[in-house]
Amino acid sequence: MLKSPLQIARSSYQPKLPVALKGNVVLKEGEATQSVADHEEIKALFPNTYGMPILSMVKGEKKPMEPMNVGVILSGGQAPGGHNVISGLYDGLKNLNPQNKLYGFLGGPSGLIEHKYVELTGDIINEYRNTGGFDIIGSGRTKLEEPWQFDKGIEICHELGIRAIVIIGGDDSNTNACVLAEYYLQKGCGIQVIGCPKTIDGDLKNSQIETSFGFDTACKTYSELIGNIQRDANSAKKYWHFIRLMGRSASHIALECALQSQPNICLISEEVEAKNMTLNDIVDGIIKVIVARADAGLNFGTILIPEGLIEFIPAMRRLIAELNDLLATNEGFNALETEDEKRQFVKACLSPESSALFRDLPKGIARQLMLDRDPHGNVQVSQIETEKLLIEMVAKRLAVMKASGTYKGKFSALGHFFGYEGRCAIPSNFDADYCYSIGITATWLIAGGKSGYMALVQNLTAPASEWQAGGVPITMMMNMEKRAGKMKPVIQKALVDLEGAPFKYLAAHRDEWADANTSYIYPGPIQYYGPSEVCDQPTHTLKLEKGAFED
Ligand code: FBP
Repeated sequence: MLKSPLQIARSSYQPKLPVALKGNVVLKEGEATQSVADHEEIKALFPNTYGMPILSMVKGEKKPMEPMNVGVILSGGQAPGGHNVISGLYDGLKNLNPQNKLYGFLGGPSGLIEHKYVELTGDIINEYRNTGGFDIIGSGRTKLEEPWQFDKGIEICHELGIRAIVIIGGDDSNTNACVLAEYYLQKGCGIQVIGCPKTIDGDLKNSQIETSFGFDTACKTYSELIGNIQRDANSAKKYWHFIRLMGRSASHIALECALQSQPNICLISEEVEAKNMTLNDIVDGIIKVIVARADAGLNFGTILIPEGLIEFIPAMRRLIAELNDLLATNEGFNALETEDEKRQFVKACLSPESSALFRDLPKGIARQLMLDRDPHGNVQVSQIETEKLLIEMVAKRLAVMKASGTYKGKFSALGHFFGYEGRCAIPSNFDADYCYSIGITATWLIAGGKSGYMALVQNLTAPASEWQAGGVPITMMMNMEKRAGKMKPVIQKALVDLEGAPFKYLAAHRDEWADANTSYIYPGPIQYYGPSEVCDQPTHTLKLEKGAFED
């Protein structure tokens, strides 16, 4: 494999391991748990994995262990650090017993069903230590929900002598992990299932999981790009940059990037929903800032737009929910060939309010809203060009204002979308260390005979040596939600908390950032070497949430 000098240097980086995970570890049980909501429904659906205690890892005596084989699956979108979860798992297994084997299922959950796998040897693992991407075994979004799929999993696990499967994924994939764990316990087939918290979106977090891995690196990568654009804008002084940031639903990425780079505007979807805002209200807010800056002779600026914005505008949310149900259940739609036929068909089936909204959308956006849902029933918001929609609406409004003499500036806008640029970046020290610890933690959960747990590493604003490890029952994070037209048990997504410290910090500073006096910060690229205050820092979000942020 061809490697850059940085890749070569990074391959020998030894992730920092918490003292808690050094040496021999035993599991200590804490309080029994319950689901975050819908207790009775979740309990009935998960009789074997509901109510299990939180686990913490403490020092213990070394016990002889029989050799064991483990399978690992990467699921969903790529996130920096996935390879380190696998290398931590591999090292953890080999430390327990050099005869242990790690198998990687290829291409995501479908590898388990289709029996596509590879044995991950030391040579393979060494090629991927501290690298970005999921290419060691590939990823996929196949939803594991049918008993026949679970049974195919049993077949291959028994054939390979696999005692546990580790699923590295986001909320949907860890929901799969929990369903699988429950099924295997019900069947008594002797296969454990352990989840690991992955997603750049940062929305898999709760009272136990402090952050998902990949969020740190992705936000640092996007913040570097935003900072570079801001410096360009401040030099050329001629463009408004509308920058859409990945993060399917929650606005954590946009918020974190705003905290790091201090743009003129950062939209937060959760606030838009809470204030019951329309698209026109959002445009009004943007216009106000553009006009004020133009009055001060500044015809440039930056606007961060969370990818999921469109779904949080209440009227759009109702439209999308109706479209989701329609596309999930209506065969007639799929048989139609042209875009025009599809649009007419959809308009006729929607409620009058949604139909009117759909009719007024630019054709491109209407087409993007009708695209296939992902296997979990989600709209593929990464395909919806909200930044272009906003540019178009703002430009139209400013043209009218210019004609009436209420706007005297010049408006020239550029749209950007940062998503795939950050998902496979070389993991930051934080993600490299965090992921490696997650892998080791997963090994101990398996060794302790646990199933239906997610690997837990906490105290993340402290130096890595002080991190704590344990396990959290996945059922504890679940509630019932409507998916593809049916109520399903799913892990509750963590949206931006409008009462939380990160949003409050933005709210307290945004007027100053919007103002004529440019407050841009240029964070620069991720630093892998150097003083700890430069290269080992967690996100601003995490520091603000834990009260460890210094202005
Ligand atoms: P996960 O939830 O699987 O981690 O994926 C996150 C994500 O990167 C979202 O931010 C984005 O909307 C989506 O994946 C894009 O999906 P795809 O990779 O299928 O284009």
